[in-house]
Amino acid sequence: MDYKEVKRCRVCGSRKLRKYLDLGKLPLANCLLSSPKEKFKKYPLQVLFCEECSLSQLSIVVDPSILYSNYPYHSSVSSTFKRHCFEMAKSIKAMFTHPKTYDGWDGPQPNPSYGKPIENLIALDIASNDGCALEQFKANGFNVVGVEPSENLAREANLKGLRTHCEFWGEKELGWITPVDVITASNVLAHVDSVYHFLLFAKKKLRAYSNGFIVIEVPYLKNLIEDNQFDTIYHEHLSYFLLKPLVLLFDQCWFKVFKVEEHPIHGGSLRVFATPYEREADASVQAFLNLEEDLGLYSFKTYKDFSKQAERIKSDFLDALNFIKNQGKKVMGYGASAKGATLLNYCGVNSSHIQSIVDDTKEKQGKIIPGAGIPVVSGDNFDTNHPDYISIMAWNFSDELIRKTESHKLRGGKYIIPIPEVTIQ
Ligand code: JHZ
Ligand code: ZN
Repeated sequence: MDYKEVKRCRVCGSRKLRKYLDLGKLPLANCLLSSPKEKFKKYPLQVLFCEECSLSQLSIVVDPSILYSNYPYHSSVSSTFKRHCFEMAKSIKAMFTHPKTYDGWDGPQPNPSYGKPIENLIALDIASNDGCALEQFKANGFNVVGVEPSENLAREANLKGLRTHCEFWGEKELGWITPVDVITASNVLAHVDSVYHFLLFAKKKLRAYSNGFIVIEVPYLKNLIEDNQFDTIYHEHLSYFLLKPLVLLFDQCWFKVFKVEEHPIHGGSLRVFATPYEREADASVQAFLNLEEDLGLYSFKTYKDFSKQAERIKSDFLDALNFIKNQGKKVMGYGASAKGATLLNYCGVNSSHIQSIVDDTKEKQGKIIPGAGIPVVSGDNFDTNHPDYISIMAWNFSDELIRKTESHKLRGGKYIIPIPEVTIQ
């Protein structure tokens, strides 16, 4: 069997899991095909709500070696994400100043370096992809090391001089990695089944000297629900996080969540800072918990209507594409994202609706979206094919994608943006 069923909540262990969304059986979103005849499998895609801790999670876990041994997604393709990582590195650096005193410090009081920046910081990025975040930490003066399970990506990062070990984090002791000041993990915790192993391994690698901490970023379930982002539900994303289950998870791993931020990246992400050492929690932690409670995100009722929104968007998107097709107009997509593959397959969109999808990732070009059967092509195809419409399949980067297709706009071309509502502009 290449997948297993989830019987207990991954965070709290409860069996009280209630289904609220069923997107049917869909192919694996990032397993692009090399030819139209290539066979692929479909797997059930259902979301369960834990009545104890409010974690949303998929009903199955697909074997990660199928999903990640060769992963086509390259974080560095987006300049928006690069900037996001640069700002993150800069703000994290500013958090490392010498404390007033150290444990066991018997020198002059207060510590003469008190308040000054700590030099020679080391950052470890988990699931470091092509080294996008490592590069930005390096630019901010950190020494860097990455851990990335996909061979193609780890190789690429190493070629750029960004030291990267090819491993699944949390599977085995990585004794050769010395403790670091900060561990970052963006868009990875949601992909992990053994979340306890993941954090307990991270705890061992945080330096006491600088009161090291971990920073995780996850797409925020609040935004997923509020903005109908059902296409971000695919087999890689095992968990859909609120702060509440994260606080419980960290707490059980002897970490304290001391700061929480929301960032616009990927349609709205939660950035959570946690440490096994002494740090005062600021007011943000309780403020986010209060907000989640006030929005009804701890109650199953809130999630019940969500599947109706997915059905509505499916019919709006299909209606729009069929209308355009009947007028004899041409549509191309931009961004062969995993969420795009999910949306296309859930909606039953195929190459008669969208003739091809442009993606600037070299490894995706020449491939085919499984199920939808739409080819992925390079950017120059916009200028040779002159589509009437570009459907933005990575709506989280719509500003950047629209900016990059200036000539389409100048030709009078239009855009279809499917999420949060199907809009044509
Ligand atoms: P994008 C990703 O999902 C990957 P995906 C991952 N599963 C995750 O957790 C979430 O993000 C949060 C292309 N593109 O980021 C690149 C251009 O071609 O929305 C990508 O193929 N030119 C780990 O795959 C796609 O669009 C550009 O200028 O759903 C974007 O994919 C830009 C900006 C993007 O996420
Ligand atoms: Zn739970």
